[in-house]
Amino acid sequence: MLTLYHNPRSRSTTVHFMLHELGVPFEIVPIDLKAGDHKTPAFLKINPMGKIPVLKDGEAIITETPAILTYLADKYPQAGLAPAIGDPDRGPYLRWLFFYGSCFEPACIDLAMKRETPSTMAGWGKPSDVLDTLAAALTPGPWLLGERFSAADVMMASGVDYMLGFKILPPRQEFVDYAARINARPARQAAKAADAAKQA
Ligand SMILES: N[C@@H](CCC(=O)N[C@@H](CS)C(=O)NCC(=O)O)C(=O)O
Repeated sequence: MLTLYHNPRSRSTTVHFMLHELGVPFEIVPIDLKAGDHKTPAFLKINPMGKIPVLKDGEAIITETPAILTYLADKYPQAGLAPAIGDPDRGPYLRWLFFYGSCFEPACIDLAMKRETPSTMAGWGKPSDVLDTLAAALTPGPWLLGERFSAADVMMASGVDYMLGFKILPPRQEFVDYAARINARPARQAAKAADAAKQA
């Protein structure tokens, strides 16, 4: 059984959405961030970073949202969310999954904190380059791999939607349309409905 340590106001929503895309059984351990559930000795044994999401699969513990999505997409190939090794789309697919954590998130933090990015030192470069690169990758779209929807979109579009919501990302048409496309997916709506039902 898969176990997701989850809070509906956190990055674990991306993994929750992915699990709904896959349609596989899983259980949730709710994490109350305000109460500090993620800083208890028991939780720190699972993830010494004191952060969620965490996915447990038997004895295996996986952290870092892009890694969790990569793991799940490979574990359930029948869902078709990961181009197989040897498929020409595999490289671009991994590129965008890694781009999320290596470039997109750090660039968004620079934007949120209104700080300069030292472009030659920082691996993610200037936010304007990151955003132009992403916008170009979404053109013509609809997904990062063109017509093929993948776990890279579960990751990137969830992040784009989140950053737009906090007005950290400028509302460029490519990003607004991408977020609208991901929000139209039944699995995204099902994950949100499941969270709302638990909170009610
Ligand atoms: N690099 C991690 C980031 C995880 C992360 O920062 N999670 C936040 C919630 S969105 C968290 O647990 N924050 C609590 C804390 O740091 O105290 C990932 O991609 O999964």
